[in-house]
Amino acid sequence: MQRITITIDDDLLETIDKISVQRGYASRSETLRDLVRDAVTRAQPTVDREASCYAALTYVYEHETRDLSRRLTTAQHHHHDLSVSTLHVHIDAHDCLEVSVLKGNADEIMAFADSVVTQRGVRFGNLHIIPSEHSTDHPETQSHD
Ligand code: NI
Repeated sequence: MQRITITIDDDLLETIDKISVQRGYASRSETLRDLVRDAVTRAQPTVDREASCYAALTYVYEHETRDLSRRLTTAQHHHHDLSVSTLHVHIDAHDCLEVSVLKGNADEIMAFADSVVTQRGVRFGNLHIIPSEHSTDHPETQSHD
């Protein structure tokens, strides 16, 4: 094992401590290890990375963070081939919620999602991948003749 030092918001640390007590973890480190394991598992979904799929990418960002709105829009334009539609909600004076529906191969979608959610000022990033192969060869979807 290695020891690392991280910087974390007071509010987030308070939430982590609450989770730690609620679930009965022995220590803050054990709580963080489990939360990170969970995130790592979700970051490497067991999908065929070459397969065609749909995905919903959701995230919250501070539109006042310097240049962030422009950078996110530029990222979307650079991947216009993946972008089906984006819903934008002004949550309050500072935060925006965006839901992007994407279509393409899983590898490209994951790379694009990573480039968005890892930007400074982007929070609650989540990618939900929906394999689309079932829509083409599933018996129930075939028309009757
Ligand atoms: Ni907005």
